[in-house]
Amino acid sequence: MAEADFQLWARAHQHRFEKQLAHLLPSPDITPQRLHAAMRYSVLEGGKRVRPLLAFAAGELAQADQARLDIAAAAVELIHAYSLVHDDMPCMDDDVLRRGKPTCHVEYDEATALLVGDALQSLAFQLLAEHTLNNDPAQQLKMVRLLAVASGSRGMAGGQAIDLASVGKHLSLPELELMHIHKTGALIRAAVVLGAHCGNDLTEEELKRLDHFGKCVGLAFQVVDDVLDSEADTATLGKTAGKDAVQDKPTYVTLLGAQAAKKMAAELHAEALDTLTTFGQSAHRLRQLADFILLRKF
Ligand code: GRG
Repeated sequence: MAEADFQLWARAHQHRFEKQLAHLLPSPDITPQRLHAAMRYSVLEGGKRVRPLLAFAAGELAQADQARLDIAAAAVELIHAYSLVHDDMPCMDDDVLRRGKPTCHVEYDEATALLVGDALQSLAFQLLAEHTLNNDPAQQLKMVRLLAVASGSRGMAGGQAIDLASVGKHLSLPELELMHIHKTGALIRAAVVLGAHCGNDLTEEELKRLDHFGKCVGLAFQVVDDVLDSEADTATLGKTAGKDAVQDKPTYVTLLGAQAAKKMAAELHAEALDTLTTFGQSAHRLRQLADFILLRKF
């Protein structure tokens, strides 16, 4: 029953949000057509939209306007899509399959994929600059900064740099955690906090709690990703399974073993739920998303 209720909520948001993304992305009829087509190819009709759903759930808690949330969530999802396009390129992870279809550089070409990532990143910040997300302009500026930091060298891009440098090396658990808190966690955390900032002013204490929730689910997401990479198949994941082992990448599974990695994900899930206690029913969707992140199969 609770599962069905979550599915309905998530599908309704995914459906509306897909239309929003299609509207916000440049039309493939506008010059340069090929770049615009490649941007749309890389963003639309694919992906679980976990980060937007987290922004919607945090926004629901803060009674945020849905139109504002859609823009904040789109900015985050465009950054995420750019990171996937660049990550799949031969100079990085060199993969041919993403979201069940050929990666951007395979479908188009490498130069186009590079530009797709660049243009998606620019579009994300254009959206944050063009639309009102908070009645207080100073607060909105803080939101722009938040996404910039989360995606830059002290966030996602920095985590990717650590990741590339760690291939074939042994990392300690704290080092692995640091890498993933940046590479995967920073953007997930930003999605939660940006969603909350679109709504009524929450107290500093409440925002801190949501930030900690985002940190926990962000890391749990990566631990589960490592388990799935080692246990699930390519058809289910829509991306090449078993790559971490082939590329000799340190993961939670190689470091701890699958059982201990699953236990760690469960502990992070419990910690995430714990931070929501004081919110009561208003954090209902965030709790369901934490469950989804722990239990996901793809
Ligand atoms: C290139 C700057 C730069 C960063 C790349 C996110 C990332 C950093 C690389 C992706 C590699 C990867 C597989 C990371 C593991 C966790 C992760 C982000 C998985 C993909 O996210 P999902 O599962 O993907 O939310 P969908 O397709 O559902 O949106």
